[in-house]
Amino acid sequence: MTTSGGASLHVHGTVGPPDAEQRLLLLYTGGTIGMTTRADGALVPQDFGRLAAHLRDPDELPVGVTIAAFDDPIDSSAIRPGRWLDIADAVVELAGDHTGVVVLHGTDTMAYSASALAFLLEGVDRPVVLTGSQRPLGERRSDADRNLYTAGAFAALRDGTGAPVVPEVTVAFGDLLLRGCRSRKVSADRFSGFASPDLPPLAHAGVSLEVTASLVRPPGAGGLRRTGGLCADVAALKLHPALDEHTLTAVLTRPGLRGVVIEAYGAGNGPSEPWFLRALEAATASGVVVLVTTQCDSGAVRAGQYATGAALFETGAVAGADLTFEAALTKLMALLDRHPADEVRRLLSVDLVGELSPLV
Ligand code: ASN
Repeated sequence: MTTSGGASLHVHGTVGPPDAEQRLLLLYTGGTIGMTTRADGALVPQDFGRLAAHLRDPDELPVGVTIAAFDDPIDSSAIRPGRWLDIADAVVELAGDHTGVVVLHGTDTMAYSASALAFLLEGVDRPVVLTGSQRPLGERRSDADRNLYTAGAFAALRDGTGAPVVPEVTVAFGDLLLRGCRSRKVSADRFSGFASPDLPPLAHAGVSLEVTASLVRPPGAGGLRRTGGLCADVAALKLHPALDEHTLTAVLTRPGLRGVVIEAYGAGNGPSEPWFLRALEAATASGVVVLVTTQCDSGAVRAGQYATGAALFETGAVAGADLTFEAALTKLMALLDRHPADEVRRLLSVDLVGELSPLV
């Protein structure tokens, strides 16, 4: 198939018992999980045909699995917003009567993709589980096999009534299942490479799968679909003590800019020098949506906890509460595609898909 964005992907067939009660969709997008080592020692993505040789005997599977793969698997550090639309379209078009979906993805930007999918997909009525690995499938001491089968187990998990237990966009990594739009890559080399610092894991995978049902969102209604696109006219800026007016202004006055994420200090603090506040005020006045997140690993941005923060929010910037940077950027992109600036500012503080906690 060709997605609306022009990416081509193929369904490689179905494996597992033909009379299986449940069928999962496995969508391969690239990432280390499917990589092979080049002559110079660097890892490069390989096509699904070659990756398939490393899959455990598919006849052992308890469920049927339909395998689909992009024809150009990528290192996820090369992903662009258009590929998020391609993945969302592929999930919607191919999910059909599959009871769950597993997306194989590189770890570098998996938290961005999981967040983007959470905002792009509506009516999520079954598990959409992203996973990847730190070492390629088939390599000695790889985490790939375990992550793949853990993701599959969560995608296939049903309760006594046959309903999916975790009908959300999630990330399965190591022994954790995390809400996708709360997840972050926290280690470049540990097998426990992902966390959701402001929300406990939705589930743990040990000898058995232990789901914290009270954290899981109810299934969406109306059928799985994609709503809207993503506005790519966005920028991000991390505050640091050497930031100067020239750099700040260059970012905020970029032609066509519609939104910017400012990674501020602590609870949403920044310098109170007039050039800084003036530049932010001018950006808001020109229609740019300014969203403030924190550089801290966890905790929330609260407008007005400190005088330094209060001045920043008087410029019209929006406090991002405990949004991760990945969720902040993709939420901003999704909202800007659908709404005018004032409505975007309002909706940024509204919990849409479980991405923010209410401030207490
Ligand atoms: N660079 C790889 C990727 O994100 C890293 C990985 O998957 N472990 O595609």
